[in-house]
Amino acid sequence: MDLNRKIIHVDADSFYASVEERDDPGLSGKPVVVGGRPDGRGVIATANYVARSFGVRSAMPSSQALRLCPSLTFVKPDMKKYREASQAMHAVFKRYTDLIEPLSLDEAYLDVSDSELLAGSATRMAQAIKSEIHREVGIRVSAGVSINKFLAKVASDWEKPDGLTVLPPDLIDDFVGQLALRKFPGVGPKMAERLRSDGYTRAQDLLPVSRRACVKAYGAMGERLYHLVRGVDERPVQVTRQRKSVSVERTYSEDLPDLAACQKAVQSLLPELESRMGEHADRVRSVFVKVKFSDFSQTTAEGPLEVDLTQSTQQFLAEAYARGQRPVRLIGVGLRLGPIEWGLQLDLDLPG
Ligand code: TTP
Ligand code: MG
Repeated sequence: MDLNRKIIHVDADSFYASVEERDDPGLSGKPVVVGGRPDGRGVIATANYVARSFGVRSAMPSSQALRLCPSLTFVKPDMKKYREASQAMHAVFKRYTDLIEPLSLDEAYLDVSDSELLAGSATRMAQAIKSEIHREVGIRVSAGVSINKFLAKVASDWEKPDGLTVLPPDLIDDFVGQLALRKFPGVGPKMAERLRSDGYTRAQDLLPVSRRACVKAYGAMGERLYHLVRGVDERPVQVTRQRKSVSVERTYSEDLPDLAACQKAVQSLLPELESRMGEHADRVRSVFVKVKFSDFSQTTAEGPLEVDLTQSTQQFLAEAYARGQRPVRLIGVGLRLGPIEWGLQLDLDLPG
């Protein structure tokens, strides 16, 4: 295991709500959510920590949130403001390293292994990042410091909000051993249930299981878990974002009059899409066709890649076209991509 890397994971506390509280001192100390109004079908994007004490959570219907907390203040999301706050956070990160991997607007990994600032102390860098973001952006973040991404991320979540958790190598085994497997990255509810019914709830429960047996029982996820329960995660901090989709679209100088014209147009977009798909072919999760009609209304039909690209795109085109049934000004075809698989090799012959 590489003990020499220094990774910091930073995650803003109740991000959207913190930005809103910063900009409206009247919200201070009150339960606040950012999201849709409770009279419609809105949902909560995030809740500040006061609102969370009432049980209010992200993705909850706003009407339910209001029942849990009748004094709740609702604020409409303002993405422009959150993007600016995110950029200001990144300006702070960049003082400490160029190796920054954003995970979302409010979350990033930093590899500070080669940074000589603050005597090379990742802990002091994390402290400085926290206070500089507070001073300059006006919000609180939590940070985790350890030797890899997995551990740094778990650590940043440990003492939220306004947390700073440092996980040095000698504490890793005890710390990870206690963690619930259902909280591990990539373990969804189904996998968690399978593990539980096999008798594995916490990371330490899996330690006696050999690598070979882990892989045999749980495939690629087993391989990953075998390493994670030992606190091993060799994934590098990746500066360039992974592509989430590839697509090609065209706006036509004259509207395409009918479905037959659209079918031809889609077919002519495919060679370019295939060439862009290139190295991502093994990550394709679904295919989509976007249609913008002459009245500028727009619709997208999407589904798994069946048989081949031609057949799938024609099927989704027909589906999308049927929703408008009028001349078409733009057509797009694209592929959604899943995450890059972890670099761990499935080698059944390895000992362990
Ligand atoms: P998170 O970092 O998951 O949540 P948070 O920052 O609000 O709270 P904390 O990290 O302290 O637990 O998400 C960041 C932002 O993304 C969040 O402020 C709002 C948005 N978001 C949604 O819009 N919908 C969601 O379901 C989630 C989870 C987040
Ligand atoms: Mg956050």
